[in-house]
Amino acid sequence: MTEIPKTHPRYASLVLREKLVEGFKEGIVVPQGLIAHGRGEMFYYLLGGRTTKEARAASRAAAALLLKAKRPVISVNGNVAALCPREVVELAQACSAKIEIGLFHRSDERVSKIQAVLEKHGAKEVLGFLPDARIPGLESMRGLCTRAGIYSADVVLIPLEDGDRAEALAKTGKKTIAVDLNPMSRTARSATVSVVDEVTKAIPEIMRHFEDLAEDVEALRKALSSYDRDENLAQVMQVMQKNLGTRLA
Ligand code: PTJ
Repeated sequence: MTEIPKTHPRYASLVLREKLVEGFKEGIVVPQGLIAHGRGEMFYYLLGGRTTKEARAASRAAAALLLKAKRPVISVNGNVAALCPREVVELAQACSAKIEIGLFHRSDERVSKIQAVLEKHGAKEVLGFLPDARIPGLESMRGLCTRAGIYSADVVLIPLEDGDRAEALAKTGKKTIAVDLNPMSRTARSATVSVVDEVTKAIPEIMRHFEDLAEDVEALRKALSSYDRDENLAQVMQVMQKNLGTRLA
């Protein structure tokens, strides 16, 4: 890994890049994942590189959905495994969610490597290596899933998705939680709750709200009833527009 001085103004961002490059060298991240991250960085830049109050509200609603879920599943791809495996495992343990690997550029070798990373960070059971079902209407490899996991889940957390699966999952009546820095993406626009934030920030934020809401039925109800996805996304777009205006002025 390249040594990044802590004093560098973009330290956090450069460390994430290093993690992805490392993941790429280890065969966890695909080259397309590096491109996808670059796209995410661009949107994060427009957000001012910080967690907005809109993202906090969405994370709270996401936590509420997970608390109400009977069969929650967290889906993991290469980028997520490289960026925040520990955080994913901790959240899954807190909300008794299953973890399932779902890859667009699927190979058994990659699934095994990602499984090993998650197990190294404490995951007891990781689904996905032996898919025995398919998400209806989804022809890509990401449509492959397991009956014990995504197929029978009622709530699925889908960080860094391509819109195809988000839409297909929504059609099956499942509730979905997207984490996607692009507020215009099909994923963000079709998920039940869309958290527009960098994934390494979003997962711990969902975890914090999960712990906060766990004992408070009224706060849980409010977190869901006060969240409106389209309004939240429109406000995120306004933040970006405002930042563009100030930076160009
Ligand atoms: O590991 P695989 O084979 O499943 O492939 C994973 C990638 C990421 C290549 C695949 O899912 C893909 O192509 O995704 P897309 O269609 O590029 O979508 C990724 C979305 O995530 C984009 O809208 C990005 O803006 C967003 N994004 C990228 N990096 C981050 C992010 N959102 C949050 N945090 C990030 N770090």
